[in-house]
Amino acid sequence: NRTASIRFMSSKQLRVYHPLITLNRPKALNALCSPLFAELNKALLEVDADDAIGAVVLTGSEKAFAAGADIKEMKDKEYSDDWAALSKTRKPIIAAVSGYALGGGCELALMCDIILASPTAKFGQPEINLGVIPGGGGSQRLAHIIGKSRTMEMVLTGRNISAQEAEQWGMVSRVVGDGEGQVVKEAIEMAKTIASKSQIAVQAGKEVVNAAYELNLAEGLRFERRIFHGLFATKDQKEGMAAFVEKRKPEFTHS
Ligand code: CO8
Repeated sequence: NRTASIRFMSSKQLRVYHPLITLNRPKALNALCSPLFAELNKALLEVDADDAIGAVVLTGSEKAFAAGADIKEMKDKEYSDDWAALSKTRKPIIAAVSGYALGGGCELALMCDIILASPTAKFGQPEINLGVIPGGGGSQRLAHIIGKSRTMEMVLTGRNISAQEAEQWGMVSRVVGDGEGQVVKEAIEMAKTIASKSQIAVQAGKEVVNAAYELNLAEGLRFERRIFHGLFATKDQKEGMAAFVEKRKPEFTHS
């Protein structure tokens, strides 16, 4: 049984397309065991290496995006699993979250570039109940995104927050629809939109926004300006601006 599956949403005839990666370990609410991580990392490396892929959607099931690292596997372990592939991926990753996104599952969503949540989504860092703290970046990423007091509440009490709270707190960009599968459909639409742009500009956009979490403001502004100027050496910049002036749709060649 595969623990993650990758499905291609449109044929390769399209210049740029958008796959859907689904975490598929329903009996354990998609707890992130080593084989699941290995398959996820492999899928992401494939995504990154394929020039024809514009953006990717990562999802779980209706009941759980992922209920955390696998506690049964982790309990006797000195922990060190590789979470690196996700944060190294150059392509935008959209998390479509329904149900539980807890512990490492919440951290996995936070490592994605955009989070869309269904109204059933529940986010939490319950590690405190296990005698530990978040270890996949949750304390740091949450503090940047939702601030100190809310992060402290989540990390120190272990309380799950609702999709609505996550939206109000700026953790997710939107709560989407109320029908089953709606959040995945919306994420795929968003991936299609991103895949229709210049992929050089998309990857540059991802890189500069992420830099805001690592650099101070002055460094970040310099970095953004350098990348912005660099894009004027691309054919896509010439095409994008010419198309605007000529009142037509741009045909990006991703070069
Ligand atoms: N690990 C292993 N198995 C799990 C996990 C998990 N995180 N979550 C659920 N399961 C299993 C259950 O054991 C159960 O299996 P079984 O039927 O064999 O007993 C099955 O999934 C269904 O779960 P429940 O019966 O508990 O379902 P409920 O609907 O009653 O409850 C909950 C759902 C509330 C989500 C509950 O399962 C729960 O509390 N799960 C654990 C949540 C949790 O504590 N997550 C944090 C884990 S620690 C972590 O993620 C640290 C990350 C560190 C990253 C470091 C990187 C270097």
